[in-house]
Amino acid sequence: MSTPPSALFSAAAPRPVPLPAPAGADAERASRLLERCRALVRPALSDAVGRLHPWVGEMAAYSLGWCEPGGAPVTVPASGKGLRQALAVLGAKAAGAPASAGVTAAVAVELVHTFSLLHDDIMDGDQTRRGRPTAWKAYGTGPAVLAGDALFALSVETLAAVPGTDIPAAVRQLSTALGDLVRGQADDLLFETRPWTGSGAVRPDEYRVMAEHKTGALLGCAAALGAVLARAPRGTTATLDRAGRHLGVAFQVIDDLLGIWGDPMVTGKPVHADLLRGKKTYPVLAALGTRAARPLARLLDSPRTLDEAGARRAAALIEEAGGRSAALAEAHRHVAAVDACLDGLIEASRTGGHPAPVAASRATDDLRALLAFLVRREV
Ligand code: GRG
Repeated sequence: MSTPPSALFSAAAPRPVPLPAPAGADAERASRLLERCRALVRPALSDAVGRLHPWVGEMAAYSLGWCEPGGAPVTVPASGKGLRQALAVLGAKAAGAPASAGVTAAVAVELVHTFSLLHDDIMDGDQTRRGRPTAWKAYGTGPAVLAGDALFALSVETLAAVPGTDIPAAVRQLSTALGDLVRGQADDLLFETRPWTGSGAVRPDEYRVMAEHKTGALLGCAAALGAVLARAPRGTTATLDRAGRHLGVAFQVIDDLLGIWGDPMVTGKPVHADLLRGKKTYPVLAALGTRAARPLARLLDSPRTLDEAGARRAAALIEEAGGRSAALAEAHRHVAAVDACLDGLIEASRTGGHPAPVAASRATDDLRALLAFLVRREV
């Protein structure tokens, strides 16, 4: 370790660098929001990571995009978007919870997110994330597993250590999300072993359940956790959780789209990795459900393993069969459901008087800007 951990984890570490975002007023607002939330949460996140064993802490800092292997601070930005931490801050605000509850929730969910990516990369054998070697490539599989375990434990510890909050309810909220995350990951892995066509093929409704669990559960937890900590009414926290879960399905579908048609230079992920691995992504499932999908089905069902040229051909056939537009429509359906949840929150604040309607509507407007960004995102 060439840099002392305290320098890396200090609250005075350089502020996160803004990430690229699509053009447009909403996108700009969302980009600023994400940046502001990352800056708000960073000191508490750095403090938490600074409590880890130094070697494990360095791997955690690497996974969070703060340092290079060996511990030197990054020269090129490598952090994630910080979507979950922003949801935690804004969800708490929308429920009238104090900012401190939002920050604690944000730290807890960001640690779990980082942990889940780290272990996911090991399970999938992925060699790059955010344009650089995954933690297991940089440090070895055993150490990376340990770093993931440490992040998980740190998340629970963070949540369980806040006096004056509803810790049991918050831990329940987090553990429900963790159980769902495991369920979603299990289904996703098992889907890879199922055929593309025929009676064993994965149905779009099975995909939705998987995506709600794998991606939506943590987004729902993020949106609700600060409000739960601050003892917001059950109806409010349940609505926030539902909004996050719908957002998760939309987010996963967009992620699938980016995996096929995104620019690998921007996404930081290898091109066509999902197709090459036989991942059951929404655009493919939707395309296979159409009459125009015969050539696609023949290609995917062929006993020959798909190579890069085959994956390019598959991408073209998926688009021809309408898989790309069906996936966008599916994402938009879930975004509309999120919108309806946010409308419900505003209505409840008007009729119940808590939180103050102005505060609730400012926070929900911010959440809507994030939504708009997510459906048009490129990373
Ligand atoms: C929680 C006990 C427990 C186990 C975890 C490994 C695992 C089980 C689940 C995997 C969950 C997973 C990796 C889901 C993918 C979600 C997803 C689309 C991640 C990408 O999120 P972004 O784009 O990432 O927000 P950035 O890079 O911006 O942080």
